[in-house]
Order: sequence, then C-alpha cells, then structure tokens
Amino acid sequence: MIESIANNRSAYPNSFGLTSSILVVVLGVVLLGGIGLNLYNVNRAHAQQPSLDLIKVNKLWETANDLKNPESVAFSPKQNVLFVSNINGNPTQKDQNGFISKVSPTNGSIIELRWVTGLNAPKGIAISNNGNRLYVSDINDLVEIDIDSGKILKRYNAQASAFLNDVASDNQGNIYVSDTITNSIYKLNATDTNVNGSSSLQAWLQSPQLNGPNGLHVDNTKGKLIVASLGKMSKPGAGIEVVDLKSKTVTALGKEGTTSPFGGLDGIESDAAEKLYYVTDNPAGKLFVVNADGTGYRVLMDLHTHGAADLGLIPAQGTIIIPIMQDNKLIAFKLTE
Ligand SMILES: [Ca+2]
Ligand SMILES: [Ca+2]
Repeated sequence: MIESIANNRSAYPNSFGLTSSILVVVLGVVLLGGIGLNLYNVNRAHAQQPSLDLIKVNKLWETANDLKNPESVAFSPKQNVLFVSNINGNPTQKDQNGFISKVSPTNGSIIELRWVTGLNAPKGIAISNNGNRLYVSDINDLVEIDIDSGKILKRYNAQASAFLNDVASDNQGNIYVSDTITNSIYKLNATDTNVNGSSSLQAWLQSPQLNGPNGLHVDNTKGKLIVASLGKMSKPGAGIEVVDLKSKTVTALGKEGTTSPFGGLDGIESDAAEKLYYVTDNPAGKLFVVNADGTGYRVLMDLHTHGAADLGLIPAQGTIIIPIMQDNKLIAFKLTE
C-alpha cells in the first residue's frame, strides 16, 4: 500500500498525490460555534477567546520561486532567520538532493538556498528549546543539525516508521516526530540517555485515533501535544487531536467540521497566548484559525492552490509564512485584528 502511495506521488508536479497531504478534500459546511448561544455564553466566550471574526490577513511578501518543494518553515528568534525544508522531488525517495534554506523573515529574500545539503526529503523542522539545534524529519530519520555551523551532527532512525512528517520541541528539550502512515508519534527524550550519554528516538504513541498525524504543536503550559491530522493518504480528511503528554490520552479538539476544522490538515501553530491555532489544509489550500478550546473556527484564507504545507508563525510580529510546495516558494502574511 505504501508502495502504491509512493508511486502515485511520483505523478508530481501535477499536485495530486505529491505528499502525505495532497489530495482533494471536499470541505464540509463551516459552522461557527456561536449559533444558538444565550447571552451569558456569548459573553463568557468573548472573555476567554479573541473574536475570530476580527482577525484579518494581509500579504507581506513572497520569496522567489527558487525553493524546491518547500514543506515546512521554522523561525529562529536568536538568528532572526527562517529555516525552510526543501523536499526537492518525491517525498518518499532517498535521493540525497533535499536541503535546508535560510530566508529573511523581513522581506523573504533567500539568504542561503542550500545551507544544509545531503538530506533526502526533509519535511518538519523544529528548533530545540535551547535554540542551538535544528531537528528535521527525513523519511525514516530525525536529523540533528548544529545551527551555528550548519553541520549535520546525527541521524536518529525511527524504527518501523514509514513517513515521518512534522517535528516539535517542548520546553524540557524533548523532540516529537509524527509518522503519518503508521499513526505514530516518536519521541527523542532529553533525559533518557544510554550508556554513551546519547539519546535514542523511540516510538512513543501509536493510536488509530491520531488518524494520519501530520502537524505537531506543544502547549507547554497545558502539557499537551496538539496534532493536526491528515487522515488517510488515499483520502485526506481528519481533525485536530489533543494528546496529554503524561497520560498519552488522545481526545478530539471540539467537534470536527463543526467547531474545529476537518480536512487534509498539515501544519499547526499557536499564538503566544495559546488561545488560537493557525492550521493549514494542504490539498484545499486553506488557512484556518481555530479556538484552542475547541469552541469554534473559521477559514481565514483561501489560497486557491493545492499544497499549502506546514506553516511557520512569528507570534511577536503576527507573521504567518506558508510554503506553497508545487510553486517552490513561501508566501508571508501579516495578521491584524
Ligand atoms: Ca528529495
Ligand atoms: Ca507536514
């Protein structure tokens, strides 16, 4: 089955079947949570959540289309730079041509196109809690890169993985990686080291409820891993799941398609207050804004293109950066309220 998926994907660049996240999804009718609430509930909801209706987006910049199937973006405040993963071809092929670029968050100029090379099909990117390391998923491996030197320090193999996708870090130094096809989350434990003093990447959670886990976000305050799911590779369509980092209990965020989005979800980021999530639907080319308490969402933007991949967010600047995989570029937007 995985073989046939890989073969389908080689039909690229005709967008359908390119990644885990490229197939058409018919979106359900978007219903916001406000219908039928009494005055008390409306007031209470306003006290807890920013109003979704007031949030607007304006285009800031886009990069030159010199990137090669960019999948994910991460912002480093320390270096004031965006790191971008470039799959460069088939997302399951170990072709050694994948790379990481550095892009200016100010104007989208490409600072260094091939900053780190020798990867295969890099996807999710996360910066470690201490800001020194970059972690990138690469099909079956998690790659550790030294940010100062741009050198690959280590490759951690994720045993029995099929399609590693997003990467997220928590404030304890742990790293989480989603594996879309096997409904798994892997964890690189910061403290659990072997006799040589090095960590290993372990299968941490496997559950059909994860339903094709793609985008990952850690809410450190609540102790939750928020998962934006893709659904089946052959038929994308899923919602957002919340995993308790201690008990590993999985619960759905709101009611998918009604108070939280349903689609071929790809990236998920949060505002600084952890009140709102910004989520991309890759095949439908949409950006959702979602109440973090599962009480409502809306389509913030329709990009009218397939392949809106794993977004980046600069909370302090209200900037959202979306990789458009088949157009080989990033587009940045400013959020205003
Ligand atoms: Ca490649
Ligand atoms: Ca992804």
